[in-house]
Amino acid sequence: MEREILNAINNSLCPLIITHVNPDGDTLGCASAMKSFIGDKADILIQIEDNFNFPSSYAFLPYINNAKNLLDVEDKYDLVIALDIASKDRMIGKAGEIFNKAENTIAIDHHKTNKGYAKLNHIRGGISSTGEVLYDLFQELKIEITKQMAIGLYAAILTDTGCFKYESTTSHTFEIASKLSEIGINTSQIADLCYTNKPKNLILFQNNLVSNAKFCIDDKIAYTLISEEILKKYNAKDEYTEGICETLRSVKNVEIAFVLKETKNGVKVSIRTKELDATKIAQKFNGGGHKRAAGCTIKLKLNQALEALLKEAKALLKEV
Ligand SMILES: [Mn+2]
Repeated sequence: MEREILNAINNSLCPLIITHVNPDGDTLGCASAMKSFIGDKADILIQIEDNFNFPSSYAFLPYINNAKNLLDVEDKYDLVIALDIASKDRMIGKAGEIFNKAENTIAIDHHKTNKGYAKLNHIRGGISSTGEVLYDLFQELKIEITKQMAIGLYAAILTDTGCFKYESTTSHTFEIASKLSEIGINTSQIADLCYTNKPKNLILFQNNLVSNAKFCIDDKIAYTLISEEILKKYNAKDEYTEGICETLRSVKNVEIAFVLKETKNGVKVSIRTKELDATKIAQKFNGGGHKRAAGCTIKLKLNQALEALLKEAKALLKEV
């Protein structure tokens, strides 16, 4: 399978690399590294819902600034490479159409819930990040990792492991970080660019949401609601919600944290847990993810979605 992936890339005249919708550091870092490997013939498509809210803190990643968006992407690709995309419903609009039409498709991912929707699937469920999976794949294929590729891979691993804090971080993850550092990238600068370059409005918006958070069941459950008004008030981009759920989870005694965001397509829910399996809640609403970080979309009003989630969360708490 690994050879076939390399052959497919080499034989493609016009490959498209796609990130998941509302991209994070993992999907963007991998897209950057993959484009750095393939070179000129490849394009990157960044999927952002509603309009093109570019995730500005990742603009430093090679090629990300010149990526295509859902409005300007053409329909000419013979190969689509999906990176860090757990399921096909994480491709929206034109992205899904292009994927379905492409002669050949590749999925490279680390989500346990990924069932292998592409023609060629390289899925390593449970690994820390798609960045780690992609690094290992490059190694297996004896592809030399250049400094430019290393920047994307390092950013992907750094952000998806929460700076090497999450459970999925293994000695192998550190080994890879060490190898990438040996290539000569500036790891502290990459961390700065990922984490200390935030727009002012992002901090004000997050502060507002955290100060309006609610706690229940002896603080075991924490949640906050993002209404359309508050999104407007702070002119909030998609990336502004990143990290809020982790902040709520970091509170003493909190076992389950939710962030519920009102969108045109329903309520987008992020779920973070300390020990419990977050996917158990997400799957009740046709979502998925990882043990401690999952998500789903609920086609209800904000308060109704909250009620449904609280019911599932309380049931999960009772199981233990
Ligand atoms: Mn990921």
